[in-house]
Parts: sequence; C-alpha cells; structure tokens
Amino acid sequence: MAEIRFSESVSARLEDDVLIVTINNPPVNALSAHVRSGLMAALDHAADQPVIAGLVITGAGNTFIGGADIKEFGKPPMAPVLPEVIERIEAFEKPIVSAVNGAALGGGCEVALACHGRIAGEKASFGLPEVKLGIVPGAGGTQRLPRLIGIVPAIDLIATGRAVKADEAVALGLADSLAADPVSAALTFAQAQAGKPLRRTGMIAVPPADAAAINAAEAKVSAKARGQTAPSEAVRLVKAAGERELKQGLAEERMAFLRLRDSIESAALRHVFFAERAAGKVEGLDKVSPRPIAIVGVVGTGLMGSGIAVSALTSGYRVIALEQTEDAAASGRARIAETLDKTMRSGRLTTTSRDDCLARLQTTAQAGDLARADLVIEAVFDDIKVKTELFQKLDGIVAPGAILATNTSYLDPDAIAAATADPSRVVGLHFFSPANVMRLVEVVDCAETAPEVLASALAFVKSLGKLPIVCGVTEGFIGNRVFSAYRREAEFMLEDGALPHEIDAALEAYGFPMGIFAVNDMAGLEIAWARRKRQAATRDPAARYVEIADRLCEAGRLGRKSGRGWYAYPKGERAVDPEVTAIIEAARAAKNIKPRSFTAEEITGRLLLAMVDEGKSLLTEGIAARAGDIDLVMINGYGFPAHKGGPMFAAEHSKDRT
Ligand code: T1G
Repeated sequence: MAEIRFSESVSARLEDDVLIVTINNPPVNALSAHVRSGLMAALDHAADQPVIAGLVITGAGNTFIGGADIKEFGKPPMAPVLPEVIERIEAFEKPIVSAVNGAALGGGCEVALACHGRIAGEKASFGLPEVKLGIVPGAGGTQRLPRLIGIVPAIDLIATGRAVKADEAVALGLADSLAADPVSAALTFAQAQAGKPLRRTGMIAVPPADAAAINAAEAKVSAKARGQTAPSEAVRLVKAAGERELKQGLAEERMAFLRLRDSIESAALRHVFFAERAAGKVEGLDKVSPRPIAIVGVVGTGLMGSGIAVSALTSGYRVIALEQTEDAAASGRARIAETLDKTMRSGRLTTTSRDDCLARLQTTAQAGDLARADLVIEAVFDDIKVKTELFQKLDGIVAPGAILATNTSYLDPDAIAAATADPSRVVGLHFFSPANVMRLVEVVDCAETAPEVLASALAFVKSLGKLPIVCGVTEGFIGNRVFSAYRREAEFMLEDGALPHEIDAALEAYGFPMGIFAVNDMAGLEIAWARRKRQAATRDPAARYVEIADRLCEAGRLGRKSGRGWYAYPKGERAVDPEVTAIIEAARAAKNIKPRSFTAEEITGRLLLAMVDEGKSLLTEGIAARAGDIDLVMINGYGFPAHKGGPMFAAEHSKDRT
C-alpha cells in the first residue's frame, strides 16, 4: 500500500481498513512541531476517509516517542501545541490504538494514554520523567494516568519519573496487553473497537484510593524532594485528578507546567540533561573505533577493586581478579559474591544473573593469568612505588593491544605510565566508591594516552552504565580539586565564625544530602590528615592554613568509625560536641580572629564561589573541557543538588532566579 506523507516526520500506510501512522523523527521521535502537525494532518485524513475504520500510532526505530522536544523549550510555542493534539486523539470518533514499540516517555506516554488502546511491544517502556527535568507532565499525564492505574501508583511513577517495562505496564493497567508484534496486535484491536463506544481515558472515573495510602505516598515524595519543587507539584496534581473534573484538572496541570518550565530549577535540570549527553565526547574521537573488550582484569579486591569487579560482571564482562596470595584471592571472591548477593536482595539482580556473574569471575594469585585480559584496572594501595612496580610487571604480562588503567585518586598517572614500555596504552579510570553503585568515572587522558585507548576507555565506562568525564592530569583530578577548594573554604569559615553544624545545615537546606563536615565524618578524617602531613614541608607558609582538622585528628576524632569527629554520635545520630566548639574557638583565638555570624545564604554563596574559582582554573588549564563536565562531577560524585545545575551553572544563573 502506498505511503501517505503528512509531514517530514509523520507518514502512514493503509492496512486493511486501518491507517498505520508512523513517527520517524530520529534520534528519539521527539514531538517536534512537524510531528505534532503531521499527527493532526493524519487525523484530518482519517476523519475525511470513510474507508478508514481506525488508526494505529507507532514509532520508527527503537523508540515509540521520547517526549516533547526539549530543544524547543524556551522558544516561542508553535501550533498545534501538544495538549491540542492529545485532546483530539482522545475525542476522535474512530478508534486510535498506540503500538508502543519502545520507550514512551513524557509527551510520548501522554499520547499513548490518550489513545483508546495501548499495546506494548516487548521492548516497550512507559514513563513520565518530567520531574527529572524540573517540570510536571504538561499534556494530561497527571490527569489520565491516575484514571488508568489509580492515584497511589500514579504518584509513584510521576513523582519519581520512574519508567516501567512492558510487563509491569500491563500489570498496572497502563497497557492493555503485550505482543511480540505490537503493530499487528494494535491493528486487530482497532478493528475490534471500530463502531463501538470507545474507552476514552479522560472519561474514566479515578478509582477510589485509601487516604492513608495517599498520605504515605506523598510523605515518601517529600522526604526525598530536598528542596525540589516539581515532585510535590506532581503529587498535588495527581490528587486533584481524584477531586476535579477532567477539564479543570487539565487546566491546573497546564498552569503548573508552564510555571515550572520557566523556572530556574527546570533550566538547571535541562542543563544537566544536555551536559550528560555531551559528557565523554572528545573532538575528533568519534572517528576512532574503540578496541573490543571482553575480559577485564582487576588488580586488588578491596572495597574499590571488588566494586569495579561487580560493575564489570553485572555488565556482562568476564573478570579476572588478582590478589597477592591465594587466601586474599579467596576473600576477594567472597567479597565480590557478597556484593552480588546484596544487589540481588535489593531486587536489582536475579538469582540466575548472580550465578551467571559468578561463573564469569576468576580470582587468582597468579599475575600471569592476566595475560588474557583486554583491559586491566588496578585498584591497589595508593602508593607510587606500589603502582609503578605493578605497572612494570603488568606491562610484561598482558598482550600488546591490552589497555592498562590506574584507579589512583591523587598520584600522577603520567609517572605510573612512564614505568611501562608503552605509555600510550595507559589511561586513568577514577571510580568513586562504592564503584558498583556510583555512576561517575573520571577518565584521565594522560600525556601519552593514545586516542584509541581513550575511546576504548570511554566506551567501556559507558558499557557499565556509568557516566564518563574526561579529565587531564592534575592532582586530585576534577572532583577532588574542586572538593578540596570547597573544604578549604568551609574550614576558613569555621575560623571566621561559623560552626560545623551551621555550615552543614546551610548546605542541606540548599539540597546537598549531607553537609561537608558530616560527609568528612562518614569518610573518615585520617586520609586527608596524612596528605596534609605529607604536604606540610612544601606548603606555602604565607598561605592561610586552618589547623582545626589536625587538632581533631590529634584528639583521636577520626570520624564516625572512631565514634566522633566533627560531631559526637551519642545515639548513632550526629550531635554538636562542645569539645569541637572549644577546639574551634581556641583556633580562632590563636589567630586573633573575632568571630562573626553567617547567614545560610552567605555560607552557600562563599562555598559556591570557592568551587567555581577552582572550576574556572580547571577550564583555563585545559584539565576539564566544559563547565558542564565540572557540574556533572560535583553532582554525581559529591552530592551537589542536580536541581541547582551544578556549581558552574548555579553561579552563572544566581541572578536570574524565578
Ligand atoms: N528532546 C530532544 N532531544 C532529545 C530528547 C528530547 N526529549 N531525548 C533525547 N534527545 C537527544 C539527546 O540529546 C541525544 O542527542 C539523542 O537524543 C540521543 O539521546 C509535554 C513536557 C529517549 C530513553 O525526558 O530519556 O515530554 O547527544 O543519548 O540512551 O509532558 O534520550 O545525539 O545530540 O539519551 O538511546 C520528557 C529524555 C520530555 C526523555 C533514549 N522526555 N530522553 O536514550 O539516547 S518533557 C524525556 C531520554 C515532556 C510533556 C513534556 C533518552 C531516551 P545527541 P540518548 P538513548
């Protein structure tokens, strides 16, 4: 049957008496203006042609519809707007069935919700991820989803932005059925509905829900909101669906959507979205093919090494983990197995996948076993002698095409690379702990790293489902350099008059899950103490140096592990400790500093400035390629709130807040 073209991205063919409308707008079939106008033209055509009994809407490629076109945000709206298209679909006199071939997200899910039937293909997923962009669904999602699945499950999906796969969508009542060939099943569905009263989602009464369950769902959302607006707005709108007429609910939703779309929170989260897509892209590197990697060697099975091993195993790699003795190798295996079990208990891994992971794991005390590895990642004690000797040894074991990666946090990877005969195969892979959970990996492009090696490292990190940020060689890389500047400033403020709990409270009110002093207590104070002692001899005597942390360590206050640090932990909960206050006051007195008080805004303002100054230096030095990369490092590695966009974005936009 001949193809009918409705716009540059929407075309259709008639199959029997059903018009199969396909959206083809790569890469994700976003609802750009020409998709919306194409859909309207398809509806005009179907309304005009008596031979057409119904319609099927589907997407070309792997996606059904990836949502509104985020690139159109901030531009003047172009008719027809999405709510108009969606209302017309729902009100259409002939049955319209969505054949959901892939992701139906945001506006894409809303199109599906407005159809008279939804058939999920095996790769289908449904989600309203708008809160992740700082907005709420803007084309009926908050009003139609609760009519189909109930208020409590709708709150769960909309306020978290979580997507559900085909089987869960069917179980929830979001999709009518699952089919291997969704287009043909949708065609049959449309034919069966033709001429009958149609099930219009907006006309369905919202199923009654238990008030206590709604309150519990709402409380769960606000506990996680950390100052973000969109999730609580989403809850309010879903609840409104149960209390108001559709039309009024839709009007409220649209108002909230437009208000949030123009907010700084949404601009920040859109910045994060695009920064993530840009991350790991290096000019010229797209033409370089990564080397195939199937076997990953991991040296050291401590907390970091075992986390890396788990991450590689759950992503389908074979792993050879090397330890110094057979006993240590056995403990390493046990540690990795325990982490896999924990992942399984949390529901993120099935028993079969766990067994499959263990079958792909070899632990050994024979370095020669690494000869088969395509990539070896070392995660041994952070000592230059240990690491250079290891790299020399590995260099003689692995195949000539194999890649060697160091997970050092503070050492110079160029010095480690120099220990090998071929430094072009050395790259830094700085994972964050726990490595099986944390998304961030700094990929260190060393002086001699070959482009092909860098491309392979980036592809590997992406294959782990992680976020790679390319970074040049500098002490502490991007994250620890910015973090050090931030911690230094926080300690300056202690001397100037703020107390740890005041600084932490300001940071937590800003959106950090935990203030910096509470974080230090959790991580332990001794590593930074050891570093400060190492650096003491070379420190600029004229530079301001705060000794408070040293005094704490000398008093045995090494953080939570030792029971006390910046805080006391009488019942496991942090509490202000007069002993710490006394140490701080003594430090101020020793320098003749007259303490002053700080507002929360002054505290966050000064900390932000310290991060941004360091960030700017990283850009000037060419260590970081983009300000967005620095934002992503701080968001994904150090708890900076995503809805503030990261330090570089926040500083740039601190004036235009809405
Ligand atoms: N608009 C514009 N561009 C988009 C886009 C979108 N919605 N989604 C992705 N892209 C671009 C992305 O920038 C990248 O570009 C390329 O597509 C591939 O993306 C009214 C308000 C669909 C699961 O939040 O979750 O609907 O870098 O690398 O891993 O209520 O993209 O190649 O130039 O991520 O295969 C709601 C966001 C919008 C979905 C595909 N929708 N997208 O993942 O590819 S708000 C979303 C995704 C809304 C209504 C409202 C994922 C994906 P480039 P990718 P992927």
